[in-house]
Amino acid sequence: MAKTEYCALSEQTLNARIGQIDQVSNYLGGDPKSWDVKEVGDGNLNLVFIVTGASNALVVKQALPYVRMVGESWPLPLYRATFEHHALSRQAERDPGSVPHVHHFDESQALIVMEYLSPHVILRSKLIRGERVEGLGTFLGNFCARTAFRGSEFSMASEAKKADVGVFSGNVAIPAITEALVFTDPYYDAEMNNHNPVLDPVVEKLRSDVALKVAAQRMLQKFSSNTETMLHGDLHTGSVMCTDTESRVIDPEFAQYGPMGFDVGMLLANFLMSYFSQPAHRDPAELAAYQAWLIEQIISVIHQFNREFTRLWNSERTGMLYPTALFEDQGHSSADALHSTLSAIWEDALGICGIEMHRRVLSLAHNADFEQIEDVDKRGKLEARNLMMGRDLVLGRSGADPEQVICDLAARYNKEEVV
Ligand code: SR1
Ligand code: MG
Repeated sequence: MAKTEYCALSEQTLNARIGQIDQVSNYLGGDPKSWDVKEVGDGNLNLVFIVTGASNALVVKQALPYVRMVGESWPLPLYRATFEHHALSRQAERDPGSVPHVHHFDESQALIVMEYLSPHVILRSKLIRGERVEGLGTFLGNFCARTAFRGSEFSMASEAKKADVGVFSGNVAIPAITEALVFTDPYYDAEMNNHNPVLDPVVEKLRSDVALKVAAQRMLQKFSSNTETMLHGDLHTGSVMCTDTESRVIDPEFAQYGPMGFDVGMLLANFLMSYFSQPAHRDPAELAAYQAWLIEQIISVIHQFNREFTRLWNSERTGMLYPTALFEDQGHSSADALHSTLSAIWEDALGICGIEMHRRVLSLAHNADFEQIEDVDKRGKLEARNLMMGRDLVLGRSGADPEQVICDLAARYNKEEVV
């Protein structure tokens, strides 16, 4: 596509405009006029088209100059597509095969043409339907560990990492959304918030909890000033696409540098929200087994993160941090250093996990896991369990064993009548 002024695509205009990109046109095959184009974007921000030609299909994702779920009253810079493109290329290097292949990027049109994942579907919808995905926890544990480690100064040369932090520092609008919606809005009566009225007493409890608000702000301070690694930034179950046996991570448009525990913490929160919502989605006969499978995935993410991070620590620790010159080369073990690094990551992860469990119920952009439950009383009971567990995670994050604290709290709150 020639460099022209930005213009949002539509199902009617896409063929002619994308048809000008030889590489894309050749891949799709046939006359562009005959391509089938469907706009399928159901996310909060962008246009997403599936384009099917004579030979192949592709996804065309285009940023809109505003937040799609709210409208033009909330402008959002198009440059976010550039950061998404940067993130996709870095993730492809750091965890090969984990993200869709990019066929073409057009900065002026804020447009990424990428691999059409088929027959993959959004993980969240599979979890609501009670479907299982083979190897899910292992894949996600690897993704989080590899992107965390290989995007940090455990692995990267200091100059390269700092230069990349500089690149991503241009992405100011997107982090601002997370700073407000995730870390701050749940804890006061923010303008864009909404919650189920059944939750009023729980919300009152959370907002009166000064220790909780201090902890959330402490996590925000880390999120906004700690540049440990390049994050996906929005790793929920809507950012993972799966078949029954294969998974991929999509949509890193919230990528920024931040604490290593952020992605894995957000991901675990979304598994927990699926877990707590299941009584409304499953027959009683299937419920316990399916909830047990979700807990298995959580444990598998934690175990695989630790295993893979440890493997990388022992084999790829080539950056400035904890160099082998200080440890192994002098005949000293770095096992204690690894252990304290992992403890710090899990402390952050548990804090983020709890905060994400709050924001998806109290602020803008709720999760379908709960939103699809029509009976507000039933939904409220399940959301309340999730909110209270989130609080316990935030307040109990320091020194906790992630597997134990998550399993114990999930089992306890799953039976508790909070409201
Ligand atoms: C205004 S954007 C709302 C949410 O959608 C995205 O998926 C992120 O999770 C963001 O917080
Ligand atoms: Mg998204």
